Amino acid sequence: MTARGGVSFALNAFLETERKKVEEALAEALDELLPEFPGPTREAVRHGVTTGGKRLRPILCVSAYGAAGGTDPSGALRLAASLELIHAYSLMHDDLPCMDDAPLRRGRPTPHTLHGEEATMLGGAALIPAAHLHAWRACARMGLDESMGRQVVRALAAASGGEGMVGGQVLDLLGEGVELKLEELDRLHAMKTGALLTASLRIGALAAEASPATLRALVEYGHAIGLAFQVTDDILDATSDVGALGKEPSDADLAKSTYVSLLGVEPARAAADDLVQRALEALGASGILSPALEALARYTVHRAH
Ligand code: GRG
Repeated sequence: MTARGGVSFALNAFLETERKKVEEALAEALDELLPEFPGPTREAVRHGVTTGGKRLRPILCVSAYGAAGGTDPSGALRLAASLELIHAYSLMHDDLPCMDDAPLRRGRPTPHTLHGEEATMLGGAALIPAAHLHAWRACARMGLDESMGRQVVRALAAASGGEGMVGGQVLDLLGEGVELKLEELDRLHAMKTGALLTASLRIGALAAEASPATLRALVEYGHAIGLAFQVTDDILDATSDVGALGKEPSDADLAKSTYVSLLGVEPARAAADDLVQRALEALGASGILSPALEALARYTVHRAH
């Protein structure tokens, strides 16, 4: 539970309810998309998309949509699933032997260990255009005009590609064994993790046809919680074990610069708390600080995995 101005917000119940709705939206998305996938990739994709996860990106998207005055929550949920399809592909690829070579994620075997590297690599690749197609169709089903649909799809593409998540992953690989400066680490994570988290807020706001000021505030909130999320990931990697994380901690093994290696655990916690404060102020100043978005900001830093 978290408290805001004396009103308590049942975060765990909210997350559980929203997570279930996201699971349903993802199942529907797979029913529509998988028949088009080459046969051998289907089970790898189903595993990568349906096996656990906090579903934070779609939950943020739907919450931003609501805070910005959107009135079609089930349409927003269908749209939000496209963010999780991109996230799922990124984890399928990230765990491959040529990347992190991870046998476990979310406490379960990774897709390539069960379905093979080829099916996982190709299925993950097929998810990238499928996610964009799904976003485009979801916008049309919400009755958004084509120019808004294009803005949404462009936001998803920009966040996923070379200027966003994939670019950040490249910087991450180049940074192994190198001590990065704090600004370099911020840039890497703003791209690798922050871009898709921020796109979740941006896409929710766009679909709700938010005013420019509301869109700006939600994007600022996204930038701040995106970084706070990564600082927390580094703290968890340094302080938790495989049982709590559901995967092997790996930063130290890969000799990566992290917020913990550059700042230390306690200053990193303080930095994450400051970022949450900044996120809340951005929304507060625009009058759109919903209990859900406040609780989600706090959750990005107060989580066990
Ligand atoms: C083409 C080989 C190839 C790679 C594409 C893999 C890749 C580029 C990028 C991946 C970048 C990446 C793994 C970003 C996500 C980092 C991160 C913080 C993941 C964990 O997110 P959570 O905590 O996970 O939201 P859950 O399990 O809750 O879904």
